[in-house]
Amino acid sequence: MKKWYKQLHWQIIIGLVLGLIWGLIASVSGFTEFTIDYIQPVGTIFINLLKLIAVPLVLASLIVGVTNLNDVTQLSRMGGKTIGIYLVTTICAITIGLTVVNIIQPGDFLPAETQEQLMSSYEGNIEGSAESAQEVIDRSPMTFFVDIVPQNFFKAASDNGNMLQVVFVAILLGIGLIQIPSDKSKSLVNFFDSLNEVIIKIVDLVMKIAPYGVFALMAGVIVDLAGDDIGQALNLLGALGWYCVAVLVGLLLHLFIVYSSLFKMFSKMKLTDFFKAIRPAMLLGFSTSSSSATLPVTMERVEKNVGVDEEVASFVLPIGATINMDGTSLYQAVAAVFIAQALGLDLGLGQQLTIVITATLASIGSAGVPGAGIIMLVIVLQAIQVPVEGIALILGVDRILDMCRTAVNITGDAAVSVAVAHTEGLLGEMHLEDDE
Ligand code: DAS
Repeated sequence: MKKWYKQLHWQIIIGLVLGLIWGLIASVSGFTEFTIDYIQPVGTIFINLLKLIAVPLVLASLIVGVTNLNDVTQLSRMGGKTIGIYLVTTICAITIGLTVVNIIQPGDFLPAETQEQLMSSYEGNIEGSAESAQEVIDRSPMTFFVDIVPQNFFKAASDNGNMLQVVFVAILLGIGLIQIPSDKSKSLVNFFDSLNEVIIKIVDLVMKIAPYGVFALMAGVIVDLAGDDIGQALNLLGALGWYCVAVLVGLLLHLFIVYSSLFKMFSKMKLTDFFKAIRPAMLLGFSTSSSSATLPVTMERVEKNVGVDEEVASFVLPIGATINMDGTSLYQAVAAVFIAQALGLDLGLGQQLTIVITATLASIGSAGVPGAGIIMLVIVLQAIQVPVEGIALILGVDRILDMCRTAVNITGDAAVSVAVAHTEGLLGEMHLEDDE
């Protein structure tokens, strides 16, 4: 086991704390200019890297996902049931996230002048739209559906204006690929499979500079906000705290309400016994922030301790680790509304419904690796025309939340495997005693 200070999530937390400290010190000791000129650009580079990999990651992961789904839905009834329950739990997660963030309103803990200051520093970054963010938010929800369909494949992939067009292109390509004979599609599917692997490796590399990016972003945000008024910076910290509370409350509500309801509908399993059985997988997901890395342990615990037959576990769990991320979708809904609130943007019902659709797609497109969820948050923010640079506000605390949402992602996959196994008559006895 690596020494604690060599583990990435601790390094990111250290970067967060040092960035806050530097930002506060710089604000009161005349290093504001230095921070803005020499430190904040490192944060901008980190954000640009996240945006750089978002398009190829969406394109490759969704095309691969759709072509894989081909086997699932055509080869077995279990596939349709699995995908159906996955979608329902994801939409429940997003609904819970939207409810909690609209009740707690973490962004409104910022005074209006702070919101205006933040908005003015991001105003020029509303990609792909000349309208002001609020004007776009007030327009007809149908515009949203019209904007999804691009006029030009290649413009959609290159245009940072509307990530949903990339999603549309990816799904269309995937559907086209499964409609042609496999001997013709194989080379292209393999290409996107390899591209997906390469991009996930690049995500891994980008996350290695996360501690420095987070340090620079937090220092820059604090200095931008504080200027000559430390109080504004402290306001942001308070709002960030409430944002974390909103995500964590949402995740807990989802865990205890949705999965216990799932068991009541599809199995007689007690939630507490279920949690005991998969505890090592939840803890590994929490410490690695990676559903994919945890998959072998999730499968072992679900088969050996929960009692799900290998035929179901080996089918449902790998798909879940790829496309079912309840924790991530809930977090993306909360994060999108928090950033809009922090920038003083009022999201109407149409925009919130847009979040349900885009967070579902974004979580399906998120890879099971650390940091994937915040990269895909770009899709949601661009769909509701909220400046993507607003991600800088939440990046500092993202890794802590990534650990929590990954544990929920894994729990969701395991819970659905119990439901599917029960309905297939393939759910055996639990074995909690061999919990080594
Ligand atoms: N870390 C991702 C996972 O492995 C989730 C996320 O980034 O939101 O599930």
